[in-house]
Amino acid sequence: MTHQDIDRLVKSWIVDSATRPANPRVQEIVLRLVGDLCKAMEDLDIQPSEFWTGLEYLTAAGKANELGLLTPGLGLERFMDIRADEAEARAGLEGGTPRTIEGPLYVAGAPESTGFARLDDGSESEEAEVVFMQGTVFDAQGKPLPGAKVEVWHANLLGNYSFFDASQSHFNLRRTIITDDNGRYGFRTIMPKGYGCPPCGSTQKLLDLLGRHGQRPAHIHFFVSAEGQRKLTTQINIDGDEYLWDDFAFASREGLVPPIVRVGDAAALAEKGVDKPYASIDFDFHLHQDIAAAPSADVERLRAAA
Ligand code: MBD
Ligand code: FE
Repeated sequence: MTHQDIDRLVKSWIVDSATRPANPRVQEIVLRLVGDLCKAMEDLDIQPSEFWTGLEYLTAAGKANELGLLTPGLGLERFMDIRADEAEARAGLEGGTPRTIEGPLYVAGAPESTGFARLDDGSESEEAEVVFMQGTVFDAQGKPLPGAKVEVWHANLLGNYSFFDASQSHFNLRRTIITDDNGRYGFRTIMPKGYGCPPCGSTQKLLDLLGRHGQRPAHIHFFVSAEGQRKLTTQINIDGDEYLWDDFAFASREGLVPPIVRVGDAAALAEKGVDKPYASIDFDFHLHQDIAAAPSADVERLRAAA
């Protein structure tokens, strides 16, 4: 079959046979996706057994709630970021803190405090390096933004996230911090380890067939939002991680790898109330003004809440 034959056929199934009120956007998208799939089946001579293998794969991935993990693993979440960057550039928005993917592990409802929070429950204090991270949230004119919301979440020493890992305490390593009168935020936590896809899960199964690993470098996630500003979804990566530029989710970006300063002098330790050297990370967030010319940066998707 030619691609033209396929286009005609698929249109007859999806659009021309519609006799009831329809959603034109859904029609347009389904027409395109089914057509592109049929063309791939034709061009690659995909056999029925292969088609059903693929369908059964997606069914299993869905049942295991891994489609939100497969999406970054296939680069699709990164692709949406590239498109969002391009849309902002077209709307005249340049600079600011780079965005990077949200990933599947955010949980709404974390405890909120103003200015400062401790994220970790202390359960890994023996083994973990202590981290103090702090900075200012700025608008595009360089004005600090008091009352901005900094939502932060990251993995523990095993690369696992609370809520999804039921062995951790409620909201461990998850907090919402409202910036103080100077637009400053700060938190104490532990140095995270990188996440690895569940070794026996659907995502890793496909990555194996593609000859790819399923590891992420150690990282800390952020949503940063403020009145009249575009919501920023981003992460920082921990410098020195072996996967820093080899992330299975393609989320590493220039500008999101802040220097880590190791602090060990007695006065600083006393001031912070810690008894061993810690890592200090300074990182400011630069937001864009909310403008109508750019598509919303507030992405709607089903998120866990606790
Ligand atoms: C993560 O922690 C993550 O950030 C992404 C994008 C995918 C899987 C696990
Ligand atoms: Fe993550």
